Parts: sequence; C-alpha cells; structure tokens
Amino acid sequence: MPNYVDDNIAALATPFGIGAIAVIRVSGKNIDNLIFRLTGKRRLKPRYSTLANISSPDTGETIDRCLVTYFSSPDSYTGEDILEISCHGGEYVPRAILSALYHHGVRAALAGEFSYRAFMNGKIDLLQAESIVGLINSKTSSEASANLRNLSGKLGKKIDSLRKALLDILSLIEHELDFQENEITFTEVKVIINKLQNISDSIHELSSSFSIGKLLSRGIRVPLIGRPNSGKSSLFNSIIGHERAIVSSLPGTTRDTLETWFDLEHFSICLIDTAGYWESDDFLERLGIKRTITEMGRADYLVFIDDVDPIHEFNNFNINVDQDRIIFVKTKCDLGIEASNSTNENYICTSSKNDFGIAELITQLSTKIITSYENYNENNSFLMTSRQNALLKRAKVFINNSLGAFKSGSEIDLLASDLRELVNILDEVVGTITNTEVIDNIFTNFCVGK
Ligand SMILES: Nc1nc2c(ncn2[C@@H]2O[C@H](COP(=O)(O)OP(=O)(O)OP(=O)(O)O)[C@@H](O)[C@H]2O)c(=O)[nH]1
Ligand SMILES: [Mg+2]
Repeated sequence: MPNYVDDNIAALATPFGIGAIAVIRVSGKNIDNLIFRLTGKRRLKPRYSTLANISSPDTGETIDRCLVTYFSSPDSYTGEDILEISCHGGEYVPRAILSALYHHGVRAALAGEFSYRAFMNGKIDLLQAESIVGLINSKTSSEASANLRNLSGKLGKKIDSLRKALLDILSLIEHELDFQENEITFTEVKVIINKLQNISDSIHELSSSFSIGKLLSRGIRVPLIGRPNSGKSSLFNSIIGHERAIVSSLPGTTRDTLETWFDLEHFSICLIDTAGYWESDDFLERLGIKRTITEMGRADYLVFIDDVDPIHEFNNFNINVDQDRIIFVKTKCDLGIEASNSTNENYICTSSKNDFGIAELITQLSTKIITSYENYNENNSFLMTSRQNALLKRAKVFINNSLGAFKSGSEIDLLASDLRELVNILDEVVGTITNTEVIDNIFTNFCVGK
C-alpha cells in the first residue's frame, strides 16, 4: 500500500461482467465537489439513496440513471466521505462511469485500498480486515460465521482483555518497585504468578483454536492411503459419485494425487486419491509415493484402506498420525463374507462395486469432524489466519518461558521486559502500536499514595 494520502479513489465493488446492477465505490477526504460535478446534485443526505443521472464529461450525454448513496466522514466504511453508485451492470456502463470519475481527478483504487483506509482511520483493526477477506472467501456457512464473529470484533476484544491483564501486572510490578526499592513481597509474587498463569491459559486456548480455524478456512484434507491396487481410486470415485479417477487392475495406476472438494456438515472437505504407499524402484512410482507422503503430512483426517486387513497393514507402515484422525476401511468386501455387515469394531467394510459401506464411511468422517468441532463452543472466536497463529505461537513461547523463569526466581525486571514484549506481540496481532501506554496505565490504575 502507498503512504496514506487522502486523494479520491474509486473502484468497481462488484464483479466485472454482465449483471443486473454494478456498484462503484468512491472514497476521499471531501467529495462534495466531485458529487456535484458527477451528478449535478449538492448536499446529498447521508445514508439515503438518491436517483441521479451520471453524464459523460466528454459528450455531456447521460451514461446511466443511477442510485447514489452518500456516507459522510467519519461515519463510513473507510472513515472518509464515500459515494456508492449503483448503476446497471455489464461491460459498458460501469466502465464509462469509472472513466467519468477518472476524468474528474479520481484515482483507480488499489486492491484492498478501501479496507486499508478503514484500518488507517481506525475503523477496523487488522483482525477485522483479515476477517473481511475471510468472509468474502468463505465457502461454507461455518467458515462465514467464524469470520463474521471476528469481524464483529470478538477476537479483538479477547486480545484486548489479554493485553489489559498484562498491563495490569506491569503496573503492579512497576508500582511495587517504585515503593519497595527493587524488593517485591512474597504475596505479590504469588499474585503475579496466578495472574500470569491465567493469561498463559488463555493464550494457550486461543492458540489451539487455530486448529479449528484452519479447518474452517482452508478446508479439511482427507487423503486415501493404502497399498497399490487396494482400491483407493475406486473408493474415491464411489465417495464422489462419478468416475473421476482411473481404475485398473495394474498396481501403480495412480501416480499424481487427485483432489476433489465437497461439503460435509458445513465443512469443506478435500478428498485426495493418492499413489499406493509402498517401496518401489521405479522412478515415476517413487515420485508418486513422495506425493503420497506429503499428503499424509498435510492430512487432517486419513482414510487408511486395505483389501485384506487395514489394521494389520497399517501397523506395517510407520505412519505418524494421531489414531483419532484415522478411519480404517476394508475394501472389496463384495468378495468376502463381510458383505452382509458393514460394521466391524475396528474398520468399515466397503465395496466400490456395489456402493456398499460408503454412507457408513462418510458418516464416520463427519462424526469425527463434528466431535472435534464440538470440543469448542460454536460461538467462540477462532484464530483464522497463519499470521494470527504465528503471533500467538510466539506469545505462547514467550509466556511459557517468562512464567517458568519467574517461578524459578528470575529477576522481576526481566519479567517486566518479557511482559512488555508480549504486549507488543498482541499489538502486532490487532495492528496497533504501543509507546507510552504502560506508563499511562500505571496512573489510571493506581492513585498516588497507595
Ligand atoms: N470386486 C471388487 N473389486 C474392486 C473393488 N474396488 C476396486 N476393485 C478392483 O481392484 C483393482 C484396483 O482398483 P483401484 O481402485 O485402481 O486401486 P488403487 O488402490 O487405486 O490402485 P493404485 O492406483 O494402483 O494404487 C481394480 O481392478 C478394481 O476394479 C471392489 O470394491 N470390489
Ligand atoms: Mg489408484
């Protein structure tokens, strides 16, 4: 983003192309004159739609009859004056109106520049900016509602309360040091440790919420893993309901990984067919196996299949995945005696030949996902981006180390500096910058003489 200058910017806010209406958004410090030159209207009432002809500055001819809505600064998305022009969609009209705006000195907005201005003007914090992007990109209702909760500022408030709790401890420390000349009483130490422990618990909880946020925002990866010829591609096709993957009786048919997405209980599932997991001297097969190993590393849940005994086969491999996240499937059950019964204590029996056990498999997958999702309160806010996660991870390490060090008797000064660093990390999360706030906090929390 360029340095923030409050020139007038405009962009099409709806997708370009044929459509009933299009919305063009204009933002700037003062757009009264611009509105007059564009529409011939003065002093539009804020937040009311007005019918207006927009004319070509070159020919004077009307381009379109539009509904224009004015939002006056600071009560707008960007915090500046905004004009939203609803015109007819299609190729010509939106482009001609944008040309008229450029003619009047308006600049084409860069990607994300309206939100950037909103951030710079304190209308939204970084978490909210990220949740706007998340909301726009949401593919499922659960992803959208998680982003909406963060947009409403729920996550920001959580971070803010952690920040306040840290500042509280800092005030306590600095106040104590002022009055006790570098000594701090045993009782105070206990109070500080307790408070730190609470903060540490909240940071840990928040940090672990990313495991759900990640599932919501990037989908749930579920590879099918098993020996060559065990029936992975056939099962893949049965689950998605059409012949997508090549099936053959030759071992080593699948080499590239094959992905397909579908919705399961509001979650986006990415089902992945993989090359058979085995030892091979063949160069191309080894490449395929390498991809399978990568997919196992990225898996959220894993379907391990075998046409004889999936549990036994699994134990032959060194696969490091939490057993709760594995579904064991015995394939080709039309060939054996299990055909009459798809339930087995340890694995599901399926047949891709006659679609047997497929529903069972899908139910088990959704049960696993929902169970882990329900460990969290649906109304909770989750970390939704890697940036948030990376910062909270840093905060977690920091609080662990400083709490540990303080418990084993490290200097209080050291703790104070750790806590200040922690505050900086949280500020980075929401995108604010601290300087004199710690000092201010001392005066607001304590009266002189205590
Ligand atoms: N009878 C029967 N045969 C099956 C079933 N599923 C797969 N097969 C057969 O088993 C052979 C291998 O099937 P694939 O689905 O290609 O197996 P794969 O695990 O993807 O094999 P690779 O890609 O080589 O690792 C084919 O001849 C399939 O027709 C099943 O449910 N019943
Ligand atoms: Mg295959």
